[in-house]
Amino acid sequence: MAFYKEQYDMSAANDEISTTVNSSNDILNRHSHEDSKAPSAASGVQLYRFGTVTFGLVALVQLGLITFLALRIQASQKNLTEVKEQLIRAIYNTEANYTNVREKKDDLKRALNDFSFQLNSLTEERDKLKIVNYEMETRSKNLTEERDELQGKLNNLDTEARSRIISLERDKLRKRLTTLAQSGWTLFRGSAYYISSTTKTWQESRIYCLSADADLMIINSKEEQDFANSFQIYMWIGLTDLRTEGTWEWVDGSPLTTSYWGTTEPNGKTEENCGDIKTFTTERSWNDENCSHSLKWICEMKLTQ
Ligand code: MMA
Ligand code: CA
Repeated sequence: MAFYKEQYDMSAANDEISTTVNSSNDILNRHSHEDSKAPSAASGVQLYRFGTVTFGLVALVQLGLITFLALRIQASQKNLTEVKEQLIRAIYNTEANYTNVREKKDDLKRALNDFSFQLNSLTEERDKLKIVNYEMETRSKNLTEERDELQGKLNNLDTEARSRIISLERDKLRKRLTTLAQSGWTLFRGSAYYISSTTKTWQESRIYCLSADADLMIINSKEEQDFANSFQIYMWIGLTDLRTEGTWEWVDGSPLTTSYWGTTEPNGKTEENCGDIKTFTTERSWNDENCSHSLKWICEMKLTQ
């Protein structure tokens, strides 16, 4: 548009120039016409001078106009070149922007696709987890019920077991009472003692005591020693070195605290591995004897502990 305007301005300026030239020619023509009407030397010279000056002036004006127009054209061209460059840059930028926008659009499309895919996966996963959760809840409920049922059964069993234990203990006590009610049993300081009327080997004597929920007598104090001697009976007690030759111990596995061996006893070495009360008239009444000897015996049933 600006370009066309410049063109229009240029043609207008050309018209202006030609108009000016034409009018100058008219003046010249008019003067030469007048000269032909009144020919004289002075006026001819004047006319010539006037013509020359006028022509010079017109030429100067034309030159000025041409220079002015040339400058305007140059300026316009420069302007146009700048505008063209600006337009090229704008087009280039627009294209770059468009490419950029298109790439961004593609990126967004891809991102949206990915997002949709992920959303689908997550939805599926959520649905699966919902099912799993439901199953777990059901299972948990069942297990809780099962646990409560088992706990109830265990409580019942516990009650049953306790009552069974109590029954067993009751039966044991009844049996003990029945034993103690028999003749031959004597109470002394928390224990019951039985002196046999028949004789047996050390081992058979022990079996008898065990079957009565007792064992051969264990002597832990001077009082017990005196009590044992007071019966004045040659009898087996719960003393032996059968487990380790030379190491005397009680039938419950405890070692001797105080011993009451008779003088020169024990003397039987490997031949005599079971203990008895023999020299009961003295405090030191113990003797080691061959276990196969047949002797009376004394059992002890501990009633405390
Ligand atoms: C018996 C027997 C021994 C004891 C002596 C004591 C002859 O053997 O009872 O064990 O040591 O008597 O004289
Ligand atoms: Ca002996």
